[in-house]
Formats: sequence, structure tokens, C-alpha cells
Amino acid sequence: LGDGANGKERTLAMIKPDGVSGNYTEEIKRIIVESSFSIVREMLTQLDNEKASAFYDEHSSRSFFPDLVTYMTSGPVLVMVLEKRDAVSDWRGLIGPTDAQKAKISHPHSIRALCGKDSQSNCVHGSDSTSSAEREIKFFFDDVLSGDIASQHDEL
Ligand code: RTP
Ligand code: MG
Repeated sequence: LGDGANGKERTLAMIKPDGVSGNYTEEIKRIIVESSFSIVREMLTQLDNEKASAFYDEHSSRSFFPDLVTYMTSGPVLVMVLEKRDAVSDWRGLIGPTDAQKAKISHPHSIRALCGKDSQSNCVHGSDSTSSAEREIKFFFDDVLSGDIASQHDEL
């Protein structure tokens, strides 16, 4: 999941509910591919309260946490595993600062400047470190893996 033998790295990207419902998916994916990332996996999914809370567990004591969970469960999200050299920091650079209002001024070409609204509704997520990337990729994509193994066992 981390650095492969080819020197590439993986990160977890997500188009949040406002990005999906605002029809930014195709434009964001075009930016991703033009920026030399490969999309290794992708999944459109609806987060429930439990899953959104677990994903953002590091923020559970923050005052904005209940609003964050409401926002993240307000519609489907598109989660993607992106791969390239320095994928974690390059994707964070592409999305821009957390507050989309600030992004529009300081990083006008960033994705959050393109489709975000404010400090909460910022249309995309990116892992903030290689260890977060590993946790977040497993968070979404190990279910699929263990499900596959379980169904193989069922057939035996
Ligand atoms: P993300 O994890 O989604 O990529 O965002 P980030 O690293 O740029 O920012 P982080 O501090 O991890 O915050 C996670 C998400 O919580 C919402 N938030 N709302 N109302 C507020 O003041 C506030 N602050 C943060 C945002 O959706 C932010 O992306
Ligand atoms: Mg974060």
C-alpha cells in the first residue's frame, strides 16, 4: 500500500457529497489523470453515521465534528486510490487548503477553489501522511478484499 518497488506511492482521495452532487466528478478525474496519477481503485458509496465518524475519528472531540458527520453523510461519495511518485503530498497540493474560501484567494487553481464553498464544504479529501493513506485505503478497500476471500471460501 505504501511505497512499491517501482517507487510509487498510494493515497486515498475522496470526492465528498457536495462534489458528487455538484457534478464535479468528471472534471476532478480529468485533473487527476492530467496530473499523472493513476486511479487504482474507485468506489461510489454512501457513508452512514458510524462509518463517517470512524473515518474522521481523529476529529471526534472537535466542535465541528457533528456538522462534519452530517455533511459527510448527506449524499454519496466517490473514494479513489491514487498512485504516483509522492502521491500523498502531490494530491494534498492539488486539492489546496482546507478552507475553500481561502483556497480561492491563495490557491485559485486548486480543486477546493474550483468546487468548494467554505471551511466545511470543501468537496474533496486527501490523506495527510503515508500512514494515514495506509489506514484510509484499508478502511475502504479491505472490506472488498475480505468479502472476496469469504465468498471464495463459501464456494469450497
Ligand atoms: P480532509 O481530511 O477532509 O482531507 O481535510 P483537511 O485535512 O484539509 O482538514 P481536517 O483538519 O482534517 O478537517 C477534516 C474536515 O472537517 C471539516 N472541517 N470543518 N467547520 C470547520 O471549522 C471545519 N473544519 C474542518 C472539513 O470538511 C475538513 O475537510
Ligand atoms: Mg484531514
